Amino acid sequence: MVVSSTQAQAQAPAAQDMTRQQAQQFADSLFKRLDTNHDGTITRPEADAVVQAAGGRGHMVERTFGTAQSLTLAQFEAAALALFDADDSNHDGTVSAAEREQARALRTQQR
Ligand SMILES: [Ca+2]
Ligand SMILES: [Ca+2]
Repeated sequence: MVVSSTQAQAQAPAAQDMTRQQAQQFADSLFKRLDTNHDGTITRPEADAVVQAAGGRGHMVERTFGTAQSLTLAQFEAAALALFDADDSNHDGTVSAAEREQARALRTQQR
C-alpha cells in the first residue's frame, strides 16, 4: 500500500491554516486516492473503503457526499469548496485552525 506516504497529507487539515487553493488541491489528490478503480467517479463504497484502510474518520466522506451515492471530480471539488467556504467564517479565503475548530464545534452542537 502507498497509504503511509500519503496519509500525512490526507490528514493535513488537522491544525493548520488552509487556503482555498490548497483545499482544491487537497480535494484533487483525495479524489485520485478515493477513485480506486479510476473510472472518474467515486462511489460511497469506494470512499469508505479507502478511508477505513487508512484508519481514517468517515465524517469527511459523509460531509462531502451528503445524500449522493457517487461524485465526479467536479462535484467532489465543488462539495469540498462548499465545505471550505462554510468553515471560512470571516471569508478571507483561508480557513485557520481556529475557524476549523469553531466550525467543528458548531456542527457538534447542531447534532
Ligand atoms: Ca471509481
Ligand atoms: Ca478565514
